[in-house]
Amino acid sequence: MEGIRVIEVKKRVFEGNERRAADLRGALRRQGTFLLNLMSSPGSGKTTTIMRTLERLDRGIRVGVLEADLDSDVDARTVATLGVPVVQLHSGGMCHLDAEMAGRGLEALGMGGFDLVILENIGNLICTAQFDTGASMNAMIISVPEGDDKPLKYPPMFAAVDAVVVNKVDAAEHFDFDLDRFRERLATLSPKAAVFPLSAKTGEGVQPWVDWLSARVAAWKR
Ligand SMILES: Nc1nc2c(ncn2[C@@H]2O[C@H](COP(=O)(O)OP(=O)(O)O)[C@@H](O)[C@H]2O)c(=O)[nH]1
Ligand SMILES: [Mg+2]
Ligand SMILES: [Zn+2]
Repeated sequence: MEGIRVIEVKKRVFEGNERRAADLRGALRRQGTFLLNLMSSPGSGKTTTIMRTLERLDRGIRVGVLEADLDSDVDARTVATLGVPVVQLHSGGMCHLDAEMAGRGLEALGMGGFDLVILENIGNLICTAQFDTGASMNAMIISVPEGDDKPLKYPPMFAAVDAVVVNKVDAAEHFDFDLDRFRERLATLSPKAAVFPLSAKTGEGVQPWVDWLSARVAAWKR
């Protein structure tokens, strides 16, 4: 198409975000705040898992929560019942968060006072994985009813995570989620990703996840 100017807008957007994300991660590292970016499809159990996690975290860990949503504040209200500082981010219809949005949430929460900030990202398995939020670690939740084939369908998401929570194991008898098959599929995309089968409903399996997360938070300060 001679004479036509083509501007790579998408690339520019990603590059700008990656720079901001690196800056934010550096600032968080200096102040000793571990930012956990938690992703999943809608309804996999992000809010419920955050609640169980907050209940079991050592009281010495100063924790805050950023809740992202298109518009509501339902999840922030739920988390606030535990007395944990929480900020609701409204993405205004945007289907993912980026580093600028995460940074603004952290400012609103009060940068500096936290060992751990958990960011509940927007329920979406596609573009959330493409935008670095500046987090110290990416984790996702896949729930048993969604099926063990999701790594085949959403490879960028599974390639972007250090940990996968397999939630709703209490419902395993009703679905044919094969954990071994899931692990094999995940391993082709994220060989080092840790897997935590658990039920945020019953609390089964939550402690190993909390222990692992706590160790990562402690290591971030070294
Ligand atoms: N059976 C079962 N239901 C769960 C579990 N965790 C969450 N749920 C339910 O799944 C629905 C969505 O959970 P929620 O935490 O709001 O998911 P989010 O949209 O990812 O934040 C709610 O009805 C929860 O009660 C679980 O471990 N087992
Ligand atoms: Mg939620
Ligand atoms: Zn998006």
